Amino acid sequence: MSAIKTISSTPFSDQKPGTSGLRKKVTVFQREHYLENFVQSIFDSLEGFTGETLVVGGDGRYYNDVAVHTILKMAAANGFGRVLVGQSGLLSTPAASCIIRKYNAFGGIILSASHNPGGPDGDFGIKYNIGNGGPAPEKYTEAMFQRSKEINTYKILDAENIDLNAQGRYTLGDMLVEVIDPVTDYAELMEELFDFPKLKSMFRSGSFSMCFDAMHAITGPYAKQILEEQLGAPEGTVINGVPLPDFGGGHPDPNLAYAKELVETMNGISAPDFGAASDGDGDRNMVLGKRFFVTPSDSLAIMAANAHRIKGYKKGITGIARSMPTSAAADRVAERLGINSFETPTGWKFFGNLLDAGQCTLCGEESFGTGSDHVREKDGLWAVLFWMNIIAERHQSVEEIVTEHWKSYGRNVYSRHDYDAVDATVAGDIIDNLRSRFVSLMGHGFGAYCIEKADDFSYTDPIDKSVSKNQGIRILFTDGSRIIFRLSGTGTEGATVRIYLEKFEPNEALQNIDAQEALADLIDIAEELSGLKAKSGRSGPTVIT
Ligand code: VG1
Ligand code: CO
Repeated sequence: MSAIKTISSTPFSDQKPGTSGLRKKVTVFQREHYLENFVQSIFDSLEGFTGETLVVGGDGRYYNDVAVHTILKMAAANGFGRVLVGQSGLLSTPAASCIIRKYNAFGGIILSASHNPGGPDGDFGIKYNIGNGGPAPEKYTEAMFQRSKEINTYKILDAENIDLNAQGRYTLGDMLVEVIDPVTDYAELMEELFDFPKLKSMFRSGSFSMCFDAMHAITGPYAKQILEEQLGAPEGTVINGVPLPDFGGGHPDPNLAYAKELVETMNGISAPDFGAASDGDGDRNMVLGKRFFVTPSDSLAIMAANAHRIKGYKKGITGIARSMPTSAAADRVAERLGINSFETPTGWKFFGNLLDAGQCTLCGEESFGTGSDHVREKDGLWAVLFWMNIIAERHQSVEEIVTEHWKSYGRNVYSRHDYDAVDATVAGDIIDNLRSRFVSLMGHGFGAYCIEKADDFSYTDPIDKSVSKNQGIRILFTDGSRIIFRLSGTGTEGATVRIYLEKFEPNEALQNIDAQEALADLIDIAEELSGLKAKSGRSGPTVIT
């Protein structure tokens, strides 16, 4: 019999979950008791899990293996009845969500810092998901944080590590551990939603070619199995398909700056028809046509407008939810379809209630995230399959699909400018300063633009009525253009300031313009309003998406 040990510990003051769980440098997580304290704080703030099932897995980044064993032993010591864990401790975020739902688990622990770099000097993260498969809402994360500030002991089983490299059933104290294939359940769900025979014949006929960049992150095995093995895409369709603990030294963030190899391929003369990439934990996606980039905001709108063509969504969609900084392109589709549209704060945890209540079917964020009610997380490979299925139905190129959409709905020209690792005090002051000027800014003109309203976004959840304040500074102009300023809640170094810029262009003749060019005036106004470059000493953004 393995003994349950109660270990004395002292609290850490910095275990406040951000936009998506607790993210810190690996070196912080390696501090004695740091991970254990947070895991015990999660368990202490939950009720009624004795004998229940917990799902555990992560994106395979450095420290994933160490953390999984610790969590298994702590789950056993705290009274869980069963843990489902992905083989080698791996699960993509959407697969974890799928498995929690499918097996009616009590919840899940996902180990990931998503798009943040990995390795011994990189980032690590831990996130708790509730029984609906989605990220724990704020009332849970707040309770975990409060608990972490006072915790003084944690419980752990004194036992040998079990072998996670082979599928099978093991016991850890009184708890059953099932090591499962990370891909099977997820692949089955995808097959229910999309027309696999049609996609297969598209590859077989040679009428369609694609490149999928897994960025040496968790989606590699999922994409290889589904695209190459099940759908018959030629071997080599998936590039960088082997997950590595440091993602090969890169940022596993699927955008034009970091998915370099894919972007070069898609800009080349012999570019395939379709390009896609996903992030560290598999929940984000970027989609590209031949020499053509689809903004995530447009992607959400186009998926919604075409959902009726897709097997799993033929019955219709009930509504579309988008995060506040995401462009209003999706709202236009919702309006035309006569369905609900919602504007939520940033982070997937705000979509869960709406999805559970059947108020919306599709959700999306400007940060390369789209998803639906099939799970309670954003889902990278799902979005890619959705796009492939649209292409299979419409027999058009990505560019044709997007430009036709603009022609019909107008184009919400959009861009996000990120300033990484800004001094946290400087960043905080910039936001505070904007916040103090809301009244004086109203009615203020800048050339052709006039400010109609300035505020700090606040959200009341339509289902449980919980209120989330201070979710981003909005500068709204009379012509519908917007500038949003927000501080990131996922970074681990200084502050990341995000500026979101949006302008509506109804005129077809002007729609094919470069976004930075179209938004040039708003970019200048953002600097005039915030003084960000001047105050941070930067000449421009770290990343433009
Ligand atoms: C960022 C994105 C947000 C996303 C979050 C988690 O948050 O902006 O849209 O939900 O990352 O995604 P922030 O607070 O840094 O802006 V992931 O793929 O990192 O789990
Ligand atoms: Co992610």
